[in-house]
Amino acid sequence: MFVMSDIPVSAEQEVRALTYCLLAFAYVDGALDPRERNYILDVLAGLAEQRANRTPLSALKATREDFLAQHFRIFEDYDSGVRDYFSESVSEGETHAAFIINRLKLGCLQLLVQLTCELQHLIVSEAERLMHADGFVHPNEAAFFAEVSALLPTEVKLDEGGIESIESIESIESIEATELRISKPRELPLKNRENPLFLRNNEWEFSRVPDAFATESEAEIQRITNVQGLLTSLQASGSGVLANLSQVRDLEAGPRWLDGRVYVQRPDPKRSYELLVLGDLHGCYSCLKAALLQAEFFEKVRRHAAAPDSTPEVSLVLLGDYIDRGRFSFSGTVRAALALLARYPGQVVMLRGNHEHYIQIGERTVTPVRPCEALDSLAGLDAERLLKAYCRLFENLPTSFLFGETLFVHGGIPREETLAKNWQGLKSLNDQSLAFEMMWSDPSDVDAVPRELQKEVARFGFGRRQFQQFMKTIDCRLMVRGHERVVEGMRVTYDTPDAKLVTLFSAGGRENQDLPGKSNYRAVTPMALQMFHENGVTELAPFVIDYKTYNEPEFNAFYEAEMANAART
Ligand SMILES: [Mn+2]
Repeated sequence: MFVMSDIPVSAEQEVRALTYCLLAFAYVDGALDPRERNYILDVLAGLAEQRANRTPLSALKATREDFLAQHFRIFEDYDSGVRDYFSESVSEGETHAAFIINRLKLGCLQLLVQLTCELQHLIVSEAERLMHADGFVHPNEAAFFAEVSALLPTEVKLDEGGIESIESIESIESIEATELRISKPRELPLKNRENPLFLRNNEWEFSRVPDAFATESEAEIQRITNVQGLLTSLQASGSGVLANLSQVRDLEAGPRWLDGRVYVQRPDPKRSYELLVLGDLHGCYSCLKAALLQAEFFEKVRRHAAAPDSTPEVSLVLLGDYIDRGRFSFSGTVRAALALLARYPGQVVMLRGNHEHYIQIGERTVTPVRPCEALDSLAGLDAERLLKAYCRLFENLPTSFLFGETLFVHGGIPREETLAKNWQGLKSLNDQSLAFEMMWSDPSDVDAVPRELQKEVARFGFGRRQFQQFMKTIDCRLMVRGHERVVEGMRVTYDTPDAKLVTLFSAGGRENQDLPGKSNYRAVTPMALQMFHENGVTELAPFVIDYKTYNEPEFNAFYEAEMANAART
């Protein structure tokens, strides 16, 4: 039996690490079966007994029941976390199992590296016992055991010598000397409940009648082609801006450029800026509409056009993943984003997410991303030409936006190895491999995710120190990204003095009709972010998206049509 620490904080860390490792071993062959579940709960009950029988260090003595409740809570939390992996999207040539196993390994590592070497190995052997408990060792289990063991350092802790290529991080000395403030999420009530025609006119579903669909889809292809023309002309004027830049501060302050698939702008210290940022929308059109109106985007653009010197320069930054999961993908979020871009080319930054990825196989358009509800929604229609147009559009969408010391991107940083091989200054943000990896990665709790673990899956993890190193390289202090379902809508994932990472998720809502009833996105409180930049101060002000107003037929033509249809039948 595993003997636990006397120090409550350490004991809890041990329980967490052991629980997660046991769960990981249980899930590695596919599912947690009742026998495995009982086994783990028995172990946790034993540990609760052990902790209760200890002489307490403080005057407060917790009972066996208290510990039991605490341990089971930890178990339930981790279990639901692991079950969430099963609904994550994965990439081409990759099975869900591979992605999940990679995440389980990373999860074990995250918790184990906080413990001493001796404890790490003790816990892994505890987990090995579970593996033998059903009398049969699944090949996945054996491989998993070997791989987790191999990741554990034998003598030094991982962060002291595991990854050689990462230099020690000195604090970044910022010439711009900007200050960064992050405020707490707030409510941002709609000043007036309005329904601008500009958005309303785009709220219609493709017809299921072949002739009508053919006409609609030709018009849609034309709109897509127009936006592509627009991007091409922006690229033509911004071409080469990144060529010799190693940092944004080498650029002259002023306008925003699009060089290849990277927007870059060094804000003018004499001017003020306001950015409205949205994370993943995943077909939640009501979230997009609500956020624009809550932040008074249209009104502020008008104000700035009328008085450019005395009002903030306003931008909308969309972090990608417009499609899939929710109900209004192509007809909702994509069409609206394109309309916004066409109307306000200087104010709208539409980045590509990993879901915006279609490929042509012969005459067919397919996607390597699973699941792919948007593509499925056109099944049965003659949609090949339209899908090809989406495919071309996705390939041309920008992938990152550098705004002073802030980098906006869908996923995160590239793999350590690709970075070492391909990085040649800021122009490398246009490097295909790097840009692709930055659409897929996720931050994790360790300092550095080993290279071999990063290589296993498209959706790989990176660590805090790897992040700091990357940010130091590009001289940025803030990364704002989406990609990850965070239930609170916005999370400050890394908060170090020299570099912060903020995850923003704008799809969700317990009662949001834009999402299927069973979607686990409903657990998310969708959030949008206002970023104010003025006099060297950057302020991040997240607000809760009021999707409910725009679920109402009166303010959303999608629901108006649905109601009319329901009345007819
Ligand atoms: Mn994503």
